[in-house]
Order: sequence, then structure tokens, then C-alpha cells
Amino acid sequence: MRLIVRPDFDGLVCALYLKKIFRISAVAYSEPKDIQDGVFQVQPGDIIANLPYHPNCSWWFDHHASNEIPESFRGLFEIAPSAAGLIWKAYKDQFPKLQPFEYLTEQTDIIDGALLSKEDILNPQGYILLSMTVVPSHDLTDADYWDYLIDCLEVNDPHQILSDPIPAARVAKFLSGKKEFEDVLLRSSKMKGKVVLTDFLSVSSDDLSQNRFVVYALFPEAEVSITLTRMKDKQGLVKLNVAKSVLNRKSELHIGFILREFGGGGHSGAGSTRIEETRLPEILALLIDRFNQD
Ligand SMILES: [Mn+2]
Repeated sequence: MRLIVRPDFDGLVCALYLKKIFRISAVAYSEPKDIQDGVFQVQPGDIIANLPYHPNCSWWFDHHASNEIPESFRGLFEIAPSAAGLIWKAYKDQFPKLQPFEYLTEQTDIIDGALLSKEDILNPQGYILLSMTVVPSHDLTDADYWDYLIDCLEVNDPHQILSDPIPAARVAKFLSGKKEFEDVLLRSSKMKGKVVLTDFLSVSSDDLSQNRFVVYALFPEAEVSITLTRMKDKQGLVKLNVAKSVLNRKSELHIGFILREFGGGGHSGAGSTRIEETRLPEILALLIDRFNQD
């Protein structure tokens, strides 16, 4: 059987666990949108985890509130901090090989459920630090590293994994870019009432593959963040990523519903839209105003 996961930390832990439950011959990686749009070909017999359902699959394991739930399917769906946590809890009694991974499961819930503390964000350690090296990329070019990490996770000791030269090199790269990213973020961000607006339109996208929660640690008074980035292949369009702070959780607005009015969408805590650059000042003013109302 083939397993298809989203290549984030939760997806890799799902792969580790599902390999102990099913006979998995290969792990493939996809982004959610490619499953929904049929760009990624799901075949009969495939297992899907941490991604939207597809009618061809044989088993489905997911925890995303925004994904549609089919009338009947084999697998698990529940709103939960991580898909790996769902799988671990449901199968640990039947498959005792899963039982030693309780700590990894707890940490995956913290990482994937955005339950990090300010200290975890500014000074990540252990599995949280390791997770910073797993950056889902649209071209999915890092599959060899993701495969390698799935095998590393078997070791079940974050310190030992972090001393392996391959993840260690990724961690070193992450840490060396971290200070620079924090400087760029501070330079590019302004508070607008309860909103922190970050304008990355003149920053190269290579410099931005860092922890997206840092903004909340650096701007603790912000309740919502709006981040502007350029789209590689689409000239004249600006991408707006909007999310509630994971540290200052006062906002009760539904980000996805609000962004739907602006051609985008998402769930309660985060969403995105793309707009023409010529309309940017007008739309930003409307959005910032909206997020400052209670
Ligand atoms: Mn997940």
C-alpha cells in the first residue's frame, strides 16, 4: 500500500505510526490543494493522512476542521491538534509498538496544534527544533530528507536525532537564518491597532522559510497578523496570509469567513487570499479596520 501525507512534521509522524499498522510500500507527499484539484493522482489502495479525503483512497486519517467529511470511509476523522495524535490514541492498544511514542505524540500535538509557548517559538528545543527543518515546499523537492526523518523518528530520542549529521545540518541552517529573519521581520512589520502588518513584498522568498509564529513572539500585543508576500509565478498579484496570534488569543473573529468576502478563505484561526497589487492599499485599509472591530 502507498501512503500519501502532507510533508509537515505531523505528516512525517503519521508515516512513522502508519508504517507500524499497515504494510506501507512507499510514502508519497502532496499539498492539500493538489489532492482537492486532482493534480495529485490518488490510486485505489492508497492511504491518505493529514490531507483532504479523496474518493479513490482506501483509508483516510485527518484532523482539519476545514476538510469535508465523506458519508462513509475507513479510517479516522476528528477535530484534534494533530493527525498523528489521533492515530496514536486509536491504535496504541492494538499495536503495542506504538506505545513508546507518547512523548513524540504530545510534542506533535503542540507543534501541529499551534500550542507553542513564547519560549518554544524564540528558543525551540528537541522535537520542536527538529520540526523547524520540515518546511512544506510547493515543488516537493525535499522528499529524500522527509523519508530520512521518518526513519530517524524511529530512534524515539530527540537529542540523538539532532546529533545525526543530516538533521543537524538543517538545524544549523535554520538557526543561522533565524536571527536574520527576526531582524527582517522587525523591519518589515508595523502595528495597526490590534493587527501586526508585515510587508515582505521587497524581501526575497528564500529568506522567508522560517518559523511563521515568530511574529507573535516579537509583537505580543498583536491579536491578528497580516503578511504580504509576492507570488512567484503571478505578476501583479499579492498574497495575503492572515492569522490569529497563537500567544495572544483574544480575537473571536472567523478569519476564513472574513477573507471569503475578499476572494479567499480559510478556517477560524487562519486563511489567505490573493489580490491585485493596485488594489492593495484600499483592501488593506478595509481589512485592518475589520480586524480592529470587536
Ligand atoms: Mn496536521
